[in-house]
Amino acid sequence: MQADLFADEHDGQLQLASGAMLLRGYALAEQEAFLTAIDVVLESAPFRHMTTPGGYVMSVAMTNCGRYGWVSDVSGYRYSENDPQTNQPWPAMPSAFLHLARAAAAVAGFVEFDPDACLINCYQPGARLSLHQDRNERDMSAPIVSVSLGLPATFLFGGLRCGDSTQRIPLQHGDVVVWGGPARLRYHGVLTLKPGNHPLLGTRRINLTFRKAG
Ligand code: MD6
Ligand code: FE
Repeated sequence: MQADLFADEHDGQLQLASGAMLLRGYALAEQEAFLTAIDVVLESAPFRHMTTPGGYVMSVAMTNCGRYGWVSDVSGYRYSENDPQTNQPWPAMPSAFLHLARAAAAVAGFVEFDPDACLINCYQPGARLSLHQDRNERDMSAPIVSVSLGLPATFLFGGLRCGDSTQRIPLQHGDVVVWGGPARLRYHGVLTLKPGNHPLLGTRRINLTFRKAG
């Protein structure tokens, strides 16, 4: 435990930076609804490993729900209204997702968050997400709400430039990070997932990020 990192924590709510807040356990009350809804999404849009513009296959498997889905292939990163694997629209955003994302954003001071995209990431042990900025969304005034489920992971939280130093934030099942305003373009990533077994999700970590993409 990094005592200084959590010195300002109140009721499980920790300001990580101006515009970025960790809400510990905020999604726990909705965990069953979330797991059921994730299964419904996966029936029509299964996890898949996308290719980066540089030609690497991502270690994190991804899918989407909502009006827009984040996709990557050799031609670049973008949002698409259709799943490229089926050419069909992405599954609808489950109402439990929408309600939780809106409520979490409001706790962090971002009222009337109206997400139209939910990227769902699946990490198996060994998977990682290298430092990046989320900048494919049209409306940078909207925050991102990130929900972590399953195995714990270490979130890397950097600055506005790629070379800035990073903090390491441990994320547990049920934790929610809200991220916007002056933090919206901070670099961030996820360290290599360690092996483990979560009682509900087994050997995986699932992360959902809600965005206003269109
Ligand atoms: C993840 N999350 O936690 C990946 N991006 O699996 C992200 O890339 C992310 O958690 C923007 C804001 C919050 C996030
Ligand atoms: Fe991101």
